Amino acid sequence: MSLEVWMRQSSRSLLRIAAPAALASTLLAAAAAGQTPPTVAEAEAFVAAAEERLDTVTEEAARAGWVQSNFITEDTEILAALANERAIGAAMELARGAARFNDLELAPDLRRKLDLLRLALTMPAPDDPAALKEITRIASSLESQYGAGKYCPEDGECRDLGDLSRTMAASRDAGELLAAWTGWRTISPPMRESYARFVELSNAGARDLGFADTGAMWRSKYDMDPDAFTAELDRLWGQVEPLYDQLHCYVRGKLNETYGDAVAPAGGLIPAHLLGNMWAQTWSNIYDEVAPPGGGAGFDLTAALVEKGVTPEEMVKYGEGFFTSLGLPPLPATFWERSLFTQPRDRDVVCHASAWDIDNEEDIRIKMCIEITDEDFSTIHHELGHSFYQRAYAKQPLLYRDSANDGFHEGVGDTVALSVTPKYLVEVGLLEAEPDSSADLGVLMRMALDKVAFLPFGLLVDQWRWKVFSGEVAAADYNQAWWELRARYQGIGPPVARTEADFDPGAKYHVPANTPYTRYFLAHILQFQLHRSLCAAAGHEGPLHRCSIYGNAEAGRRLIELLEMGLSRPWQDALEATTGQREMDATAILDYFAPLGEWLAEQNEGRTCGW
Ligand code: X8Z
Ligand code: ZN
Repeated sequence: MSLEVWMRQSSRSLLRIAAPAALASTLLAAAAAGQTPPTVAEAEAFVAAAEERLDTVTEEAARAGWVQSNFITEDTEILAALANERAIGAAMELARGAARFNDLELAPDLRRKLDLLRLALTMPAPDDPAALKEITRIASSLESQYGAGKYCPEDGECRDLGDLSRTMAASRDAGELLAAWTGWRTISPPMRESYARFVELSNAGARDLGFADTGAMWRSKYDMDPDAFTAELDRLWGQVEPLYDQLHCYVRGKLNETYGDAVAPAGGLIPAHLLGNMWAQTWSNIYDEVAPPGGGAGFDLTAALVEKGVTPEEMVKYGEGFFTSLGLPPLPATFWERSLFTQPRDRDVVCHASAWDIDNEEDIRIKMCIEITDEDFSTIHHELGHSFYQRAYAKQPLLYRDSANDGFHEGVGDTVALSVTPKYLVEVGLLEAEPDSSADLGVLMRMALDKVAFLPFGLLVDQWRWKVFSGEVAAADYNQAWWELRARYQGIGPPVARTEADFDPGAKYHVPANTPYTRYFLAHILQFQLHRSLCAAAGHEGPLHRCSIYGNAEAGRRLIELLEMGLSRPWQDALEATTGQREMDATAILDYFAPLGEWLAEQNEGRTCGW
């Protein structure tokens, strides 16, 4: 749920205004007047009224947001902003009102809900109608600018992100890659000024709620001290960094062989345009360049999908089939009627994949410009993870209709996708035959190019944003700070000099869309941890990358238990119920890739790694 997401992604949540809203207003008025000390009964009534009200305003905002993202025009942008103005205004009022009960002794469940009310917003806003209007307009406009963004070269047709991304994935011509890379980054400089203003306004809202800034507020959502949470991130990164360094070193060497010293030097930072992805966040599109000799991945899912003439909707059906094999109920008919699966030819839409919970109950949808590729096959499972989560927690009280923490929402679909093994693909008829174990190294390499390569990117986006919100990075230094973090964590550099006339963070969806990003880092750790436990529950023996929980009732039962819990308990309890562990633990991803890790270390012997 969380008041962030109705706008775009996973969940949205909160209440229907009726009589209880009037009660909430009365309580707030009494509080403001400093009358009568608060009572437990008032706290209960306040929370019930808050849930009602949020349910209403977020549904309205979700519907407006859906139309905006599916039909980007000036009008839909403004209508979505107006709906968000109402929703965020209400949520801020409730968050401030919750403070009245701060010193009251309450049952844990009631205390938890009041805390969640205070933390719900991703975009807190100042208690001033003009400022609230301004920030919601800016947010809406940034979303539209990104969604409608196109690179229009002087001497050719305009190109959208889908088009430019196909070049990034398929081309091995350094000039073509550079043109696509720099081209996409022409969409973001116009966002820079309004983004800086957005940061200012949002920080003022966070301060109203008692947080130092918006980043500090985001870090407070993890059932632990926010400083302990950042220390957890450092600990987890420390666990996986050596494996990333080995992969970086090997890939850098291979790119040097392909492109030569002038384009891809054998040492130092890897230029960002050579890794098969617009942001160099996942690298599996250059699998062919770095495949282990002789091995190959043994199968080509993209080719199989194309050859069989599988449609976008059929790809989603395969995904649904996996989840229902675990005992989850099929998606509702309205999901199929209302989702968007293909990019419309005649209008601008936000193509960045998202899963929506429109009414906190039955009306769930995904929106995705599906292409017939293995990458999108896996993204479909990611999105359906959100959808099945949303349905599973729909019976919880409204404030608990969310994942255990946001990493779980992002990790569930990916966990299932880890079970999309060659054996599974044979089982559902997408592959003729399972490749023998000689292809294992290739399978692991392809997977590592997505999952291991992603880790530092998953961390650095919010490392940048937290510094921006805290003021450590001023607007005048946005781009430089971005590239410092890209270098430090990823060992990646810009292929051409960048300046403060550029705004490269704005060319990544989650920055203009204001979607927190640490959740994806967590998801990449958690999905392997969950996979390892669910595989054990399914009685799997042998290497983790060969495990598929498809059709396994016991693994399904455990997963469903996690999903149905929603946000009703601290995430540590949810994790323990599924895995027996109360801490996030990167040893599972290390176990999974262990054979590849050893192989990479051998290949890199004698090379100078690092940057
Ligand atoms: O944004 C997404 C999903 C929607 S929640 C498609 N992801 C991140 C990204 O694309 O940057 C999934 C992995 C990382
Ligand atoms: Zn997601």
